[in-house]
Amino acid sequence: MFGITPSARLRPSPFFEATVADGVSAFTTYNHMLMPTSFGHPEAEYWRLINGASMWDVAVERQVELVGPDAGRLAQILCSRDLSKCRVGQGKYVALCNHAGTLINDPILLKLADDRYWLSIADSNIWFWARAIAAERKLNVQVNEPDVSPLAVQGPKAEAVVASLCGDWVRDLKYFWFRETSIDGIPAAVARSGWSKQGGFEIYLMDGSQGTRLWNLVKEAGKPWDIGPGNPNFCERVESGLLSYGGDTDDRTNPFEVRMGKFVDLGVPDDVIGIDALRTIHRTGPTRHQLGVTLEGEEPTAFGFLWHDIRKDGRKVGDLTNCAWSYRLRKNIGFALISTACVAGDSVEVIKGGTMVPGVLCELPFL
Ligand code: THG
Repeated sequence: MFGITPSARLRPSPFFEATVADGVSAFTTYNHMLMPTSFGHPEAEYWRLINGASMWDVAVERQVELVGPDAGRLAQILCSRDLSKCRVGQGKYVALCNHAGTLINDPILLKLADDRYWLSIADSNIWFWARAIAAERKLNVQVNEPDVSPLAVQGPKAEAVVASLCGDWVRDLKYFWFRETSIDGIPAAVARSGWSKQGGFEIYLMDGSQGTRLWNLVKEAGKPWDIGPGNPNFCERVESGLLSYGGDTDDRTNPFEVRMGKFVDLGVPDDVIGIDALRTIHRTGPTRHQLGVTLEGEEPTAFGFLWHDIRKDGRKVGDLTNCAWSYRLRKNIGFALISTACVAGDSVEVIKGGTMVPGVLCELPFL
């Protein structure tokens, strides 16, 4: 269709060459990098994730490393989730907010040591933010982007694949916990995590020169389970109700609106950024919330890039922030960021190019 102009601004993933060799057919941009979004067979890629094992180049989930005596303090100042009981080797899904309580990223935080943390970030420039906050608060901490690139292995067969590659100890990893290891001499951390609800692991490659070799080791280890290349799967994540920061959020979304309230601890210290605002929002109640919407119609419908207005009784009540054809439900399903006056079971209309598509609101996840 069209090409991509190379530029040093578009930083390559260590797995780029391997994904090209395996037939990548589409990319998206994320954190100033390219992320594979298709290998040409979207439905087969989906069923492989549901039934087997799929491997994904998610190097775009960059690590913002906090190192030094104040690393833990800075981590807590940045996150509205209580980190006081977070142990070395543990990961946690966290909300980063600005002073207004607006969500600015939803990373996975990994505690590597008492003085070393990674924020495995979604698509926004958190190193600028972390460095600015560290400087303003006069903290003794360095904020770096280390040479670390996640490779996800997801699906019901992922555990067998990663155990055959790394050893049976990976079977004992608890959700979001990780361990540093080496895979055929390649330094890596292995975590039980990933952006699907099919189970799996993320291998954080810690030497970018070894990307092709690690990709091929995973591919080889996965052969008995018919592993194949895939991507953070759009259909599966909508079915599973997983949030996409920037896709399902806008510049006024707070964590309570997008089902992240359980990751906000109102009792964290007062110097946590945004906590005052979050306490107020919690007290008064958010004006929007996130629900699912199931649309009428038996055919896949493309909704394109943009949000679409949702109306009820002729008035705009919210936005459809994504929409996917569900291969399991055989329906178009999406997320609604919508007035809290609207609840599951309500009938609504989605405005698509001048036409109105009827739909019904429901709780998330769909599956
Ligand atoms: N892997 C890594 N880093 C990442 C992502 C990832 N950084 C950005 C982005 N993805 C973070 N977003 C999410 C969103 C949801 C989940 C994980 C990462 C997730 N949520 C579960 C849920 O909502 O049901 C469980 C949350 C919980 O109970 O703690 O897993 O994919 N390395």
